[in-house]
Amino acid sequence: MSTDTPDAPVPGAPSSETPSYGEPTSPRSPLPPTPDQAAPAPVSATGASATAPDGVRAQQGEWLTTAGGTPLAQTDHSLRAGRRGPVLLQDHHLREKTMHFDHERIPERVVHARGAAAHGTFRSYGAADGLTSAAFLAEGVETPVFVRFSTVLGSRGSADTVRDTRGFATKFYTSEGVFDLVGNNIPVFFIQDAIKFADVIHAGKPHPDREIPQAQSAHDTFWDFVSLHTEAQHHAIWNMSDRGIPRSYRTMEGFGVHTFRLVADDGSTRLVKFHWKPRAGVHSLVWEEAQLLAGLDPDFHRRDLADAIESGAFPSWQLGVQVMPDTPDQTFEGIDLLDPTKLVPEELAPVHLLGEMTLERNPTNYFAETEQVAFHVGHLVRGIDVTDDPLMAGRMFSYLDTQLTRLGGPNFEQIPINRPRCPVNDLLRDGHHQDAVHTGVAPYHPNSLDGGNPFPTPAERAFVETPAPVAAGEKVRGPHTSVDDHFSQTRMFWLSLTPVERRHVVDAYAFELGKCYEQVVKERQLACLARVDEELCRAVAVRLGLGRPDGEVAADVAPSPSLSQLGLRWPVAGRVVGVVVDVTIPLAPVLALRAALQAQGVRTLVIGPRGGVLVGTDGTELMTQRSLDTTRSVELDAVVVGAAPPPRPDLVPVEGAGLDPRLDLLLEEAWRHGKAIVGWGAGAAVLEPYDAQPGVLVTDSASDVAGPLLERLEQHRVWERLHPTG
Ligand code: HDE
Repeated sequence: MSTDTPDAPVPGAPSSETPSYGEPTSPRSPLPPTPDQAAPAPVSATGASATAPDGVRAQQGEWLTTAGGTPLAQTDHSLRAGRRGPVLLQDHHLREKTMHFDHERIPERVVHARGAAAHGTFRSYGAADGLTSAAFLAEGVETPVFVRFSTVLGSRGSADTVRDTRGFATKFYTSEGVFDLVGNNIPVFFIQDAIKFADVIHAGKPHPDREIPQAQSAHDTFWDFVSLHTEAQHHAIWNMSDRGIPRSYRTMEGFGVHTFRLVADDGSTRLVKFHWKPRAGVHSLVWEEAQLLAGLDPDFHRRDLADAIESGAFPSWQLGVQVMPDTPDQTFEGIDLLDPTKLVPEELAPVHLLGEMTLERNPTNYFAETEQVAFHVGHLVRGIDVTDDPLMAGRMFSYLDTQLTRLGGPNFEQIPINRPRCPVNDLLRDGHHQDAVHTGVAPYHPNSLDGGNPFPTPAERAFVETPAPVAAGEKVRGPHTSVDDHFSQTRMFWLSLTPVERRHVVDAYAFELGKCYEQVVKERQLACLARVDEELCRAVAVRLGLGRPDGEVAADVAPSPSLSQLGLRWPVAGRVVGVVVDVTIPLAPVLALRAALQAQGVRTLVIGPRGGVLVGTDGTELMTQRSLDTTRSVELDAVVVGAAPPPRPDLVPVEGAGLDPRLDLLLEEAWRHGKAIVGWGAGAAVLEPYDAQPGVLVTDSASDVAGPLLERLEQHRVWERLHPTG
């Protein structure tokens, strides 16, 4: 289709008044960057803009130029001596274009290489009074944020839905400087001391000889390490649970993991753990779905985040803290708060909500923003300080260090996505990629030649390290935790899960250990499971065809029900429903169904036997977003069937016989993955084999579909089908 007439209506396509469905179904004109997409103007030492006002580069002017701005008449042919003669070295445009292309790639992050991000706003409730002096947590303050979600182990091109921990890193551009909350979707970590980070990551990364498997923990080196280094067992069981395969970045909790110290205006301090609570609830995929998606749509989470934002279903989270007293021993209810392998159950310290974050804008350019964003746990603001957790201390060093290599020099804070949105007045100068044009002659302190500027900020407005007492004693290389207990919270997590969640954990261990080659590794991990729970160990041992080792489980461990993901109902905005239709039915009711779902923020994908526009028996035109060739149920949260398209002749042995196998597969997988399936009219007949199954519903007409469908979607999955006994 011609892009010269991008605004020409496409039959059946949503009109310009209709909200977007997040699917690029019709051609559209290239959008110029809107004012809010402009990168913040670089800030010079004086706080003034240091370069040209147009922070966003390229595709803004009409005429092609070199990087130096010289207009070019041609970019398709090299300069040659004669039409078939040699290419000339004087062709600067060729050399500049090739040189730049040759250097387009930068080193990927050593961990968290695969990610997706979005812009948003954090709105403070003002509930932090008396807890912290941080200005962005005062009542009603709105702070721009940029959030990057990631997997940990895989490289930049790996699949989104692998079993792994997810990164959840938030950059708050506050009026008092940048605050980065660089967390994960799992509240504990594999190690207690930063010196073990290289070990755990080397164990999880692909084997060094063949460089396989990619983005997986289902291999010998990982389980070799975690079964020997048993403080990793707690984090590992979270990975084996549904938390390791989130449905969406939008449906993940986030955790700061370490204990932080909040400092109030009066100097009083509290120890806290940060939490992000998703408004959409905590939901996961089932493992087979995650595996299929890794092949069918490796960008599933990235696409989901961008589509949800584009369709107006803005993801949002509440930020909260668990507040504990800042006691000299830094423990709470017997839990060592400096031990990042332990969590504090919410039943003991409820989460006190401080504000809400909404992500409402996709990045304009992946590389400029998502790839070049540089988080750092040392980006702290007044009122928020670190503790002596040695894992955190290692991170304070590591994040600056890694950006030097990754972003090519010390001035990465000047890259637009990293720039503070407040005056910057440092004494840092020069270096690779220096963007600021500093004024003044005295970049040192104290000075008289620049009138003494910049002056130290008065303490009440500055970030001042808390004068917390430090443990005295001898220099020592040894464990820092007060208790060496690796299994009681691992057991607590297991005991807190519902039967269906436990079954998933057993399935995950059986898969992961089953993928190991070394018998000794499997046996050693089984010995660890024997210390977590007898039933868990037995179930996994049976699946591996091994005996169950003896082991003593920790006594008196109480479950923490808040660790389970199930049991509540959640908003459905951003959920995706596929509706199978064809040209043998009236399509006006399908439009009405789509509008009813859209009103709740649910995205509808119309699935036809083929792509393009369908014209129903009532003359209504409907644009398909998918065809039976391009979709599988794994990209959907529920399936609606309104028609029984005749099978494609080349896919069935006898012409016209039975269901189209692609539709058959769609239904069968949706059923197996616990999704709601609703049919009406000819679609109801298609569902006869699933008659009376939980979560399979048949209605008289399309207008009756939305109600029961939405009710099921609120519970995420048809749990009684996934685990018939409980
Ligand atoms: Fe990180 N981590 N980490 N990490 N981490 C990085 O920094 C590191 C840890 C986390 O989207 C790297 O810029 C060490 C815990 C996230 O850009 C690197 C240790 C938690 C991200 C690094 C840890 C995290 C990173 C790689 C042990 C959860 C992605 C690229 C002492 C609380 C941020 C980069 C993004 C990234 C080091 C442990 C979360 C190498 C040494 C614990 C979400 O600096």
